[in-house]
Amino acid sequence: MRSRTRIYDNGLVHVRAYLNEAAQRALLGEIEAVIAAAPLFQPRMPKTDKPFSVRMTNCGPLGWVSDRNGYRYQMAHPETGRPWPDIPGMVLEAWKELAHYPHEPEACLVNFYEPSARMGLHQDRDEEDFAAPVVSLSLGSSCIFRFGGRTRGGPTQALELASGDAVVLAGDARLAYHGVARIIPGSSSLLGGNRVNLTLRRVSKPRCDALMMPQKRDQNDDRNWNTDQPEQ
Ligand SMILES: O=C(O)CCC(=O)C(=O)O
Ligand SMILES: [Mn+2]
Repeated sequence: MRSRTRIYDNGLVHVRAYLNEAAQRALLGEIEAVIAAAPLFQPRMPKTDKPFSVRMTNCGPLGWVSDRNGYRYQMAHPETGRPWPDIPGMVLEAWKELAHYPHEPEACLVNFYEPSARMGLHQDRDEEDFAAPVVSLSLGSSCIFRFGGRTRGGPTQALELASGDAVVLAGDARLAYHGVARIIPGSSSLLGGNRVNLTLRRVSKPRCDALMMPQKRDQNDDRNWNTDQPEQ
């Protein structure tokens, strides 16, 4: 049987069908509840104020937003002013299983793609701690996901992300440029042609690593215990 997990040269992990169909439907129910509490909003590009083609919302203590003042994480929804809803339990379970990182995620960005939406190549770099991976889960229509290296304009590779697939950006892949080139029509009936992607992120550097993992620390070595982190 073909393995469901592929690890690319830069460390990007793609797990096909990480969630089976029942789990995808259950997750969709959880995300509908998140959207009911924290409605989708239209992010805009800093400076130009141009709207993104995706709409988004968040769950977790922090949420990622973008408007003419810039990209940032904040504790409240930009339109309702209310705190973001909690991250659903099954999403936290996926983080525990896939992230190999000993602290909880602080933000779960929910991107909602209509069939014509896309996302330009970018790095996820608004977080303090690049030792923590970004874990993504996809639902609904498949998409062509592109990723490259850590510099803009280099070669990229394409992979198809389907409903239920997971991706982990860790190690060298953590700061890889990536984006969604297009949605594939007719690829899923789960969301009527639309696609939802969740990305789980640790935003702040954990303050308690010394207490969590004392055996991994060397008294003369002040680096983060996670040796997967590339030297800065
Ligand atoms: O939709 C995706 O698969 C990727 C989303 C993404 O890169 C992001 O939200 O930063
Ligand atoms: Mn991203």
